[in-house]
Amino acid sequence: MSLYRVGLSRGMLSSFQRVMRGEGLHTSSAVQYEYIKVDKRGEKKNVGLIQLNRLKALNALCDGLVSEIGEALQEMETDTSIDAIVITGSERAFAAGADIAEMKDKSFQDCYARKFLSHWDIISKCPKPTIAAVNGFALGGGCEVAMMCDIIYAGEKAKFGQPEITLGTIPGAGGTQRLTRAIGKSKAMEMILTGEFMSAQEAEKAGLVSKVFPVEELVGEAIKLGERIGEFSQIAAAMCKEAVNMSDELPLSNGLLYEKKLFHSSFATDDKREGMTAFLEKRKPDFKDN
Ligand code: DAK
Repeated sequence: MSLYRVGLSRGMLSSFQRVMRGEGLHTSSAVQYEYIKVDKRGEKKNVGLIQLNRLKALNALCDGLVSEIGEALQEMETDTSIDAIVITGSERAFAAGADIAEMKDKSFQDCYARKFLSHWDIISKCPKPTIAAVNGFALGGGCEVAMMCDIIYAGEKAKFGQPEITLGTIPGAGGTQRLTRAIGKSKAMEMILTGEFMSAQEAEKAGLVSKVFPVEELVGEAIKLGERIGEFSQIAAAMCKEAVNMSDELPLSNGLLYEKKLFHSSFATDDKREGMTAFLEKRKPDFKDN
């Protein structure tokens, strides 16, 4: 891979800045969804909330539900008033996995020719910081959706698992890869080979989730986290996210180079000047995401 490809050119940065400002893009409109609820939360209404709302099926991730998550994320990506996005479910289930009824009669040919479930990738590609607030079951694709987010907060009764082996298949949306990176090979193997669940407390100890909260406080805490992130330059936040995520993709020397290129690129922003000037003038910075 060419090392030049890892850096941002000046031209790329200015188009990135235009996207961050939302120029030429549609802002959020009131869209009606069938399987999710969407809201803006926080004092400044700068945290997008996507709540999975297919309660009877424990938020099983049917095709329509995942498509709606994708649509909502795209809306929020282009809505410049939103700085971070929280994805949550119900108290009983974040999501109990992909919809088994939809998968049961699918053949290999169907899956291969139609790239079955490939639209799930949109969640991990969101450029804004994403926080999964997990209460209840996060199983199979549900656990994988949580792991596609940047940060996982859990309610104290949450249960994580990759039970695909009990269905005669294997995780297909990143479970074997992201879980292994998050908690290490032995614990990931044990979960994936037995289908057994991991409690919120174990998940925190293992590094899968960053904090555990009482069930009823979870979503509020995730929104507060989104608000805290929203206080900073959103260009810097996007660069931080990009660099951290790249650590999964690159060997250390290339990852360090990628980080350095982004660090240097941040010097092209007004927000870097504002942040450093404010520090030296002993005042709060006023970031403009520019
Ligand atoms: N799909 C469809 N329906 C589900 C479901 C699921 N994953 N999970 C639960 N439900 C439905 C149940 O069928 C039941 O429906 P009714 O009978 O009431 O109509 C209702 O939700 C309540 O469930 P239970 O009666 O079973 O409730 P319990 O409290 O007894 O048990 C449970 C809760 C979560 C332990 C249990 O429901 C369960 O084991 N659910 C299945 C969990 C599971 O195996 N998940 C993994 C599915 S495979 C990919 C992307 C994604 C994937 C793969 C590839 N690509 C991008 C390529 C993902 C695959 C998977 O997730």
